[in-house]
Amino acid sequence: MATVNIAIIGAGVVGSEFIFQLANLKGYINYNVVVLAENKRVLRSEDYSPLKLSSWREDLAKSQKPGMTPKEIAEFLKGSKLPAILVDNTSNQAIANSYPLFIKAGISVATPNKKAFSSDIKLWNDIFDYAGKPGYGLCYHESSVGAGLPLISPLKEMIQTGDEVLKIEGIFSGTLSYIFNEFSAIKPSNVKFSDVVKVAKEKGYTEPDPRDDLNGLDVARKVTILARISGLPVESPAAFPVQSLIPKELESVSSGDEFLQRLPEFDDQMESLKAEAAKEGKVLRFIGSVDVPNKEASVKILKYDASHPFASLKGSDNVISIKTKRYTNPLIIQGAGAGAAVTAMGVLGDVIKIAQRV
Ligand code: NHO
Repeated sequence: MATVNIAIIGAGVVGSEFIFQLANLKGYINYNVVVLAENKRVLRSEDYSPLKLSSWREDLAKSQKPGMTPKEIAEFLKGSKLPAILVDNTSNQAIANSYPLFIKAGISVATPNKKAFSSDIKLWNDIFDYAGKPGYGLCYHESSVGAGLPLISPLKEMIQTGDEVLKIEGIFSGTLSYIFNEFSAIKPSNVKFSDVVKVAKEKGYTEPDPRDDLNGLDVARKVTILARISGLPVESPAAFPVQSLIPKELESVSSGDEFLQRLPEFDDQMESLKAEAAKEGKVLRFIGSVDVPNKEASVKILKYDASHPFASLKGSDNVISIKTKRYTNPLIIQGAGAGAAVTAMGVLGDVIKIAQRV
């Protein structure tokens, strides 16, 4: 049976679900986890025999071994003759910065971490100028946009086989999908923007400080990734217009709680936008878009007819419309775009694809 060695960094919400799914995986490849690193603690199998995944939590809690640097992990993986995969389930920038080190050492990377693909374009080039070339590792990041939805792999295949992307637009944030689906539904309602944000926070859909969702940066990072795949070399998420939903006056309030308390003072702004849209029979949605021929990217509130696929979205689903030379009627991909199960599924799917190729 073919065997690949795996190093997992990060065992939080997505990471622990990833380990659960991996432990239950059936197939013809042995996925041999030899490193499991959490903040400042690590489990390492010195003889490259598989770590016991059924008791990883207890074993990690008992571990006296301090954390390993990316360089130490790469050297350790190189110490075995078997092909190796680094699974980064953190949102850590320093680990993202180290992907070129792994890839140049012939180690593949699978990750939902957006940082490497949406920071400075130099890092993107330092990864994809090498990944997949003979002697170098592969790099898969399906869950960095739209969680486990089949988006990045099919998009790359379309482009590799000669298709050209014209426009991508979509609702890329589970949190903002929920907020706008509730606030601006096809059936008119009097619900206030601040109340919807509050409920989203109570349901655990937002970051601890909702401003981290409302500032648009998460969507801008996803747009950056899709733009780059589509052939638009966007410098960074700060290189195109991003509409923030945080009222100017509340940008600098000290806590998320104070922000939520004061948000009702600004409900009128969103209310008038919603009323204007409703007069035209439309709803508001928070949209990321990439226009390749015009070399433009943006993140902003747009209005859509009630009959448009974006208008009838449910819950925290994502929807992505891809118009290409072949798909003149856009290809629509829709479904759960947030949550541990679907995000971990995307990462594990990447691991399986890598294992089949190395
Ligand atoms: P956690 O729960 O904070 O876990 C991260 C773990 O990494 C922690 O346990 C931390 O101790 C560990 N860690 C950090 N630095 C480390 C280091 N240097 N060495 C070792 N361990 C270290 O975060 P999540 O939620 O599990 O997320 C993990 C990654 O998946 C992040 O890059 C995140 O952006 C990405 N991701 C998560 C989700 C999700 O649902 N939680 C999604 C996509 C990607 O589909 C999701 C989504 O987009 C939700 C989004 N909010 C939306 O659309 O509204």
